[in-house]
Amino acid sequence: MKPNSELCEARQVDTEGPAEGARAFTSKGRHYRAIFISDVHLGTSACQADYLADFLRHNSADKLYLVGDIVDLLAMRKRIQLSAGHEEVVGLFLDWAKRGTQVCYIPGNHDAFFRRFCGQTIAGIDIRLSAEYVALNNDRFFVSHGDELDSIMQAHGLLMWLGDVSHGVLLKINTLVNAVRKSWNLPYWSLARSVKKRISHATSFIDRFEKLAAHRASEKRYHGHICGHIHHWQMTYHNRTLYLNDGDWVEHCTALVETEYGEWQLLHWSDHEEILASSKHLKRPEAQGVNEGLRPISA
Ligand SMILES: [Mn+2]
Repeated sequence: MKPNSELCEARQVDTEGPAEGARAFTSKGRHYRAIFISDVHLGTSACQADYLADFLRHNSADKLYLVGDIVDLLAMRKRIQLSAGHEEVVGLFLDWAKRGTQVCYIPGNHDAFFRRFCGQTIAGIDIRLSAEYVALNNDRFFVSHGDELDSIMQAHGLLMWLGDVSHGVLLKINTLVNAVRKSWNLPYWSLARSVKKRISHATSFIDRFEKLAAHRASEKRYHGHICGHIHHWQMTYHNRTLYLNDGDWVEHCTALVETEYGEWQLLHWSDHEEILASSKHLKRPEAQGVNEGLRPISA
Protein backbone atom coordinates (compact mmCIF):
# COMPACT_ATOMS: atom_id res chain seq x y z
CA MET A 1 0.00 0.00 0.00
CA LYS A 2 2.75 2.39 0.95
CA PRO A 3 5.47 3.11 -1.58
CA ASN A 4 9.04 2.21 -0.79
CA SER A 5 10.51 5.46 0.49
CA GLU A 6 13.60 5.18 -1.67
CA LEU A 7 11.58 4.68 -4.80
CA CYS A 8 8.90 7.21 -4.02
CA GLU A 9 9.08 10.00 -6.55
CA ALA A 10 7.80 13.52 -6.16
CA ARG A 11 4.27 13.57 -7.45
CA GLN A 12 1.27 15.72 -6.88
CA VAL A 13 -2.09 14.11 -6.87
CA ASP A 14 -4.72 16.59 -5.74
CA THR A 15 -6.06 17.59 -9.15
CA GLU A 16 -7.44 20.75 -7.59
CA GLY A 17 -3.87 21.77 -6.93
CA PRO A 18 -2.44 21.52 -3.45
CA ALA A 19 -1.46 24.53 -1.37
CA GLU A 20 1.37 26.64 -2.65
CA GLY A 21 4.70 25.13 -1.75
CA ALA A 22 3.30 21.59 -1.50
CA ARG A 23 5.83 18.89 -2.08
CA ALA A 24 6.02 15.15 -1.91
CA PHE A 25 8.09 13.67 0.87
CA THR A 26 9.15 10.38 2.27
CA SER A 27 9.28 10.05 5.98
CA LYS A 28 9.45 6.52 7.28
CA GLY A 29 10.00 6.71 10.99
CA ARG A 30 9.73 10.48 11.39
CA HIS A 31 9.34 11.90 14.89
CA TYR A 32 7.37 15.07 15.65
CA ARG A 33 6.88 17.33 18.67
CA ALA A 34 3.15 16.91 18.23
CA ILE A 35 0.61 15.36 15.89
CA PHE A 36 -3.02 16.48 15.63
CA ILE A 37 -5.64 14.36 13.90
CA SER A 38 -9.43 14.51 13.91
CA ASP A 39 -12.58 13.46 12.12
CA VAL A 40 -11.53 9.84 11.68
CA HIS A 41 -15.15 8.61 11.92
CA LEU A 42 -14.27 5.06 12.97
CA GLY A 43 -17.29 2.79 12.60
CA THR A 44 -18.29 4.14 9.19
CA SER A 45 -17.42 2.86 5.72
CA ALA A 46 -16.02 6.28 4.73
CA CYS A 47 -13.23 6.06 7.35
CA GLN A 48 -9.81 5.66 5.71
CA ALA A 49 -8.58 3.52 8.61
CA ASP A 50 -5.93 1.61 6.65
CA TYR A 51 -4.13 4.80 5.64
CA LEU A 52 -4.35 6.15 9.20
CA ALA A 53 -3.00 2.89 10.65
CA ASP A 54 -0.14 3.13 8.16
CA PHE A 55 0.52 6.73 9.25
CA LEU A 56 0.52 5.74 12.93
CA ARG A 57 2.88 2.82 12.31
CA HIS A 58 5.44 4.98 10.53
CA ASN A 59 5.46 8.13 12.66
CA SER A 60 5.80 9.04 16.31
CA ALA A 61 5.46 12.11 18.50
CA ASP A 62 5.95 13.44 22.01
CA LYS A 63 2.28 14.44 22.03
CA LEU A 64 -0.70 13.12 20.11
CA TYR A 65 -3.94 15.11 20.06
CA LEU A 66 -7.11 13.36 18.93
CA VAL A 67 -9.21 16.39 18.09
CA GLY A 68 -12.70 14.90 17.97
CA ASP A 69 -15.03 12.77 15.86
CA ILE A 70 -12.56 9.91 16.22
CA VAL A 71 -15.36 7.38 16.58
CA ASP A 72 -18.66 8.14 14.82
CA LEU A 73 -21.11 7.06 17.50
CA LEU A 74 -23.94 8.98 15.77
CA ALA A 75 -23.58 6.95 12.56
CA MET A 76 -23.05 3.73 14.55
CA ARG A 77 -26.55 4.10 16.03
CA LYS A 78 -27.89 3.33 12.56
CA ARG A 79 -25.20 1.04 11.22
CA ILE A 80 -21.87 -0.20 12.50
CA GLN A 81 -19.16 -0.71 9.92
CA LEU A 82 -15.99 -1.90 11.56
CA SER A 83 -13.08 -3.59 9.84
CA ALA A 84 -9.73 -4.88 11.05
CA GLY A 85 -8.25 -1.50 10.08
CA HIS A 86 -10.59 0.30 12.50
CA GLU A 87 -9.57 -1.98 15.37
CA GLU A 88 -5.92 -1.53 14.47
CA VAL A 89 -6.24 2.26 14.68
CA VAL A 90 -7.70 2.04 18.20
CA GLY A 91 -4.95 -0.43 19.18
CA LEU A 92 -2.29 1.94 17.84
CA PHE A 93 -3.68 4.88 19.86
CA LEU A 94 -3.43 2.74 23.00
CA ASP A 95 0.08 1.56 22.03
CA TRP A 96 1.26 5.13 21.60
CA ALA A 97 -0.02 6.02 25.09
CA LYS A 98 1.61 2.91 26.54
CA ARG A 99 4.96 3.74 24.95
CA GLY A 100 5.09 7.19 26.50
CA THR A 101 3.43 9.52 24.02
CA GLN A 102 1.22 12.00 25.85
CA VAL A 103 -2.16 11.30 24.22
CA CYS A 104 -4.98 13.81 24.64
CA TYR A 105 -8.47 13.01 23.36
CA ILE A 106 -10.91 15.89 22.82
CA PRO A 107 -14.30 14.38 21.88
CA GLY A 108 -16.26 16.05 19.07
CA ASN A 109 -19.96 16.14 18.23
CA HIS A 110 -20.00 12.63 16.72
CA ASP A 111 -18.35 11.13 19.80
CA ALA A 112 -19.85 13.59 22.31
CA PHE A 113 -20.78 10.62 24.52
CA PHE A 114 -17.16 10.57 25.73
CA ARG A 115 -17.40 14.17 26.96
CA ARG A 116 -18.83 12.80 30.21
CA PHE A 117 -15.30 11.45 30.90
CA CYS A 118 -13.57 14.82 30.40
CA GLY A 119 -11.02 15.44 33.12
CA GLN A 120 -10.25 11.73 33.47
CA THR A 121 -7.35 9.67 32.19
CA ILE A 122 -8.40 6.31 30.77
CA ALA A 123 -5.88 3.73 29.49
CA GLY A 124 -3.22 6.43 29.60
CA ILE A 125 -5.27 8.80 27.44
CA ASP A 126 -6.23 12.21 28.87
CA ILE A 127 -9.82 13.09 27.95
CA ARG A 128 -10.45 16.84 27.78
CA LEU A 129 -13.09 19.23 26.46
CA SER A 130 -10.33 21.45 25.06
CA ALA A 131 -6.60 21.87 25.56
CA GLU A 132 -3.76 24.33 25.30
CA TYR A 133 -0.75 23.53 23.17
CA VAL A 134 2.51 25.44 23.58
CA ALA A 135 4.61 25.42 20.42
CA LEU A 136 8.42 25.35 20.33
CA ASN A 137 8.52 29.16 19.98
CA ASN A 138 6.23 29.43 23.04
CA ASP A 139 3.19 30.46 20.98
CA ARG A 140 0.06 29.25 22.73
CA PHE A 141 -2.71 27.48 20.82
CA PHE A 142 -6.29 26.75 21.81
CA VAL A 143 -7.19 23.20 20.77
CA SER A 144 -10.83 22.17 20.37
CA HIS A 145 -12.91 20.10 17.96
CA GLY A 146 -14.74 23.18 16.64
CA ASP A 147 -18.39 22.13 16.80
CA GLU A 148 -18.91 24.57 19.65
CA LEU A 149 -18.77 27.29 16.98
CA ASP A 150 -21.82 25.89 15.15
CA SER A 151 -24.30 27.58 17.44
CA ILE A 152 -22.48 30.91 17.13
CA MET A 153 -22.53 30.54 13.36
CA GLN A 154 -26.34 30.52 13.73
CA ALA A 155 -26.65 28.17 10.80
CA HIS A 156 -30.24 27.31 10.07
CA GLY A 157 -31.13 23.86 11.45
CA LEU A 158 -32.63 22.64 8.17
CA LEU A 159 -29.64 23.83 6.17
CA MET A 160 -27.29 22.05 8.55
CA TRP A 161 -29.34 18.86 8.26
CA LEU A 162 -29.39 19.06 4.45
CA GLY A 163 -25.66 19.70 4.48
CA ASP A 164 -25.14 16.60 6.63
CA VAL A 165 -27.24 14.39 4.35
CA SER A 166 -25.66 15.59 1.09
CA HIS A 167 -22.21 15.34 2.64
CA GLY A 168 -22.94 11.75 3.62
CA VAL A 169 -23.94 10.94 0.02
CA LEU A 170 -20.82 12.69 -1.26
CA LEU A 171 -18.64 10.62 1.07
CA LYS A 172 -20.21 7.38 -0.15
CA ILE A 173 -19.49 8.38 -3.77
CA ASN A 174 -15.97 9.40 -2.70
CA THR A 175 -15.35 5.90 -1.29
CA LEU A 176 -16.68 4.26 -4.47
CA VAL A 177 -14.69 6.53 -6.80
CA ASN A 178 -11.50 5.78 -4.90
CA ALA A 179 -12.12 2.03 -4.87
CA VAL A 180 -12.35 2.21 -8.68
CA ARG A 181 -9.31 4.50 -8.92
CA LYS A 182 -7.34 2.04 -6.77
CA SER A 183 -8.27 -0.87 -9.02
CA TRP A 184 -7.08 1.21 -11.99
CA ASN A 185 -3.87 1.99 -10.11
CA LEU A 186 -4.76 5.69 -9.88
CA PRO A 187 -3.78 7.58 -6.73
CA TYR A 188 -6.18 8.69 -4.01
CA TRP A 189 -8.22 11.80 -4.87
CA SER A 190 -10.76 13.72 -2.85
CA LEU A 191 -14.02 14.20 -4.70
CA ALA A 192 -15.60 16.11 -1.84
CA ARG A 193 -12.88 18.75 -1.70
CA SER A 194 -13.21 19.48 -5.39
CA VAL A 195 -17.02 19.71 -5.14
CA LYS A 196 -16.89 21.92 -2.06
CA LYS A 197 -14.49 24.29 -3.77
CA ARG A 198 -17.08 24.88 -6.48
CA ILE A 199 -19.98 25.62 -4.16
CA SER A 200 -19.87 29.23 -3.04
CA HIS A 201 -22.20 28.50 -0.11
CA ALA A 202 -19.74 25.95 1.25
CA THR A 203 -16.82 28.29 0.64
CA SER A 204 -18.45 31.16 2.53
CA PHE A 205 -19.38 28.77 5.39
CA ILE A 206 -15.77 27.64 5.67
CA ASP A 207 -14.53 31.22 5.53
CA ARG A 208 -16.92 32.31 8.30
CA PHE A 209 -15.95 29.33 10.45
CA GLU A 210 -12.23 30.06 10.12
CA LYS A 211 -12.61 33.76 10.91
CA LEU A 212 -14.81 33.02 13.92
CA ALA A 213 -12.39 30.40 15.28
CA ALA A 214 -9.43 32.74 14.88
CA HIS A 215 -11.32 35.66 16.40
CA ARG A 216 -12.33 33.60 19.43
CA ALA A 217 -8.77 32.37 19.96
CA SER A 218 -7.56 35.96 19.72
CA GLU A 219 -10.13 37.05 22.32
CA LYS A 220 -8.91 34.27 24.61
CA ARG A 221 -5.42 35.73 24.10
CA TYR A 222 -4.05 32.74 22.21
CA HIS A 223 -1.72 32.97 19.23
CA GLY A 224 -3.80 30.50 17.26
CA HIS A 225 -6.55 27.92 17.12
CA ILE A 226 -6.18 24.23 16.24
CA CYS A 227 -9.35 22.38 15.32
CA GLY A 228 -11.06 19.99 12.91
CA HIS A 229 -14.81 19.47 12.45
CA ILE A 230 -15.40 21.00 8.99
CA HIS A 231 -13.23 18.49 7.09
CA HIS A 232 -11.26 21.26 5.42
CA TRP A 233 -7.54 21.33 6.25
CA GLN A 234 -6.08 24.76 6.46
CA MET A 235 -3.09 26.77 7.64
CA THR A 236 -3.64 30.48 7.44
CA TYR A 237 -3.56 33.74 9.36
CA HIS A 238 -6.71 35.66 10.13
CA ASN A 239 -5.39 39.02 11.24
CA ARG A 240 -2.42 37.85 13.30
CA THR A 241 -4.04 34.67 14.65
CA LEU A 242 -2.89 31.39 13.16
CA TYR A 243 -5.78 29.12 12.17
CA LEU A 244 -4.79 25.46 11.84
CA ASN A 245 -7.33 22.85 10.79
CA ASP A 246 -6.01 19.28 10.77
CA GLY A 247 -8.55 18.07 8.16
CA ASP A 248 -9.95 14.54 8.35
CA TRP A 249 -9.51 10.84 7.60
CA VAL A 250 -12.65 10.27 5.56
CA GLU A 251 -11.73 12.36 2.52
CA HIS A 252 -8.38 14.07 2.78
CA CYS A 253 -6.25 11.79 5.01
CA THR A 254 -4.46 14.66 6.72
CA ALA A 255 -2.56 15.30 9.92
CA LEU A 256 -1.24 18.51 11.39
CA VAL A 257 2.25 18.22 12.87
CA GLU A 258 4.78 20.44 14.58
CA THR A 259 8.28 19.27 13.72
CA GLU A 260 11.11 19.11 16.23
CA TYR A 261 12.32 22.39 14.70
CA GLY A 262 9.03 24.17 15.33
CA GLU A 263 7.74 24.07 11.77
CA TRP A 264 4.01 23.50 11.30
CA GLN A 265 3.14 21.10 8.49
CA LEU A 266 -0.09 19.71 7.11
CA LEU A 267 0.60 16.21 5.86
CA HIS A 268 -1.36 14.05 3.47
CA TRP A 269 -0.86 10.31 3.90
CA SER A 270 -2.55 7.72 1.67
CA ASP A 271 -0.94 5.73 -1.14
CA HIS A 272 1.43 8.68 -1.41
CA GLU A 273 2.74 11.26 1.03
CA GLU A 274 2.70 14.97 0.61
CA ILE A 275 3.30 18.18 2.58
CA LEU A 276 0.20 20.21 1.73
CA ALA A 277 1.18 23.31 3.66
CA SER A 278 4.09 24.49 5.77
CA SER A 279 4.53 27.41 8.15
CA LYS A 280 7.78 28.12 6.31
CA HIS A 281 5.69 29.64 3.56
CA LEU A 282 3.53 31.69 5.92
CA LYS A 283 4.22 35.20 7.09
CA ARG A 284 2.47 36.65 10.11
CA PRO A 285 0.71 39.84 8.97
CA GLU A 286 1.92 43.13 10.38
CA ALA A 287 0.05 44.46 13.39
CA GLN A 288 -2.77 46.78 12.38
CA GLY A 289 -6.30 47.63 13.47
CA VAL A 290 -7.87 48.21 16.85
CA ASN A 291 -8.06 44.51 17.82
CA GLU A 292 -4.31 44.25 17.98
CA GLY A 293 -4.42 45.98 21.35
CA LEU A 294 -5.90 42.78 22.78
CA ARG A 295 -3.04 40.62 21.75
CA PRO A 296 -0.14 39.62 23.98
CA ILE A 297 2.19 38.74 21.08
CA SER A 298 5.63 40.27 21.31
CA ALA A 299 7.21 38.74 18.18
MN1 LIG B 1 -17.43 17.25 13.97
